[in-house]
Amino acid sequence: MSYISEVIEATARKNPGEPEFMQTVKEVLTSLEPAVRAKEKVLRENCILERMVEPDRQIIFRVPWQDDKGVWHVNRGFRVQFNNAIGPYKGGLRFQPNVNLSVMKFLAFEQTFKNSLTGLPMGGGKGGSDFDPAGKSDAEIMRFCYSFMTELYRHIGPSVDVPAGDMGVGGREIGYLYGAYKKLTGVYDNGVLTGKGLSFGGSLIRPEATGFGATYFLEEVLAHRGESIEGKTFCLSGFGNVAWGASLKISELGGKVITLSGPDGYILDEDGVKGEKIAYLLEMRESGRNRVQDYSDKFGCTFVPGKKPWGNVKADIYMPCAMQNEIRIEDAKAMVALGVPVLNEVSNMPTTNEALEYLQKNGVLVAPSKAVNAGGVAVSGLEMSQNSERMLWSAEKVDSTLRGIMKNIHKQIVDALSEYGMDYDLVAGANLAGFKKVADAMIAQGVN
Ligand code: 2IT
Repeated sequence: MSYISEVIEATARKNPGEPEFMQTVKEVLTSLEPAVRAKEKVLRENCILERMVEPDRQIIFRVPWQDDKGVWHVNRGFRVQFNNAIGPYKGGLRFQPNVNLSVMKFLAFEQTFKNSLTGLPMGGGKGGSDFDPAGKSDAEIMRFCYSFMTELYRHIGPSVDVPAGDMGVGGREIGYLYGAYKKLTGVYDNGVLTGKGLSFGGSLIRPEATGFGATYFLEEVLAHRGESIEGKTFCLSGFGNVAWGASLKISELGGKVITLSGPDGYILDEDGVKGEKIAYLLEMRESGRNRVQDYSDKFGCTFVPGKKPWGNVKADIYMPCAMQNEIRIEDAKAMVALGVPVLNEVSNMPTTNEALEYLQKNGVLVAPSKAVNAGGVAVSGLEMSQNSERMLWSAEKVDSTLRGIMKNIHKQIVDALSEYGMDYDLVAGANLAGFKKVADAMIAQGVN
């Protein structure tokens, strides 16, 4: 049996009941075939693949908290510290009811490769809780964050592990988490978290970074085909921080976003999501209602309940900005039938492996999330730099550095593909490029 198949099988045996984690392990390891062929002996001797799929540690803890009526609840907290070969663990915290160990491990595994692609010294980690922030009061969120940090603080630090936000964790939550950390440790080490407010060590452009970065990466992909964003139509899903940033940049560059979605369905705005409509997304998020229909109610466009735009609306580019596995095989088939040429994945692993394979076989150009959404964590890395030098960079400096990083990710992918004599396959190229740096660092540091 091949080295890759051996490791995939052993990982499946060791991790029953972890479908999301196994999905990413299969997808990534399978695409590393050319790298393994080139260096199998040294990779095997150093147990690189075996170590790559086994987190350094997985921390699971109880998070009790009291609601406004005085009733106690218990949630589960996680921090998966996956790989710190190239830098301290780095990755977001997700507060969402469907969080479990499999989801945390898939996200932390992906984060390791993504962070490597940014070119910044950051290892891979992820954390969060099955806590549902929807409909909670500010005081409840504060109490939950304080309780969560009561355990987490002993596992993190500016040179150890640096969490940030993800779904359900934005500027407000990071503020409470930092307040708790500071109180518990008695030290003003604000490099311990990123996504902070500007008054206590946050970076300009961090809120915009994931959406801006995704759009900058797409520019590179389109330029490779001799095309640009100007005049193109876009279907996005979600209406949170990521869809907001992407809508801002796409409309600035002359593209038109025609759909957004929420748990309740999707909106179709043929006139384009632009100007004050984009600003309204922030209000929708702050309301905590988690409803995209609020947009069509306000601006009088179409609302389609219970569905996603995939395969229902024709556009030049699809950009999922919501959740893992939102594009399934039936969506992929409908997308090919509609003739949508490009999928720019923004949410982490939005496409099932079956759908991904179908899209690629049928000529859809797929840009993978670990490259496309790396701008978020990249600007987190720049926030860490600013905290270390105790400085605040201008928005222009952060934005132009971000743009350079996204350009460089595309270049690394193209270089990795040419090293192995492969065609323009961004999915394989991102895995190969991300893997190389982490594997080199692991080999250099010995088996640990
Ligand atoms: O998925 C991601 O890359 C993030 N949620 C951002 C992580 C970070 O540390 O900024």
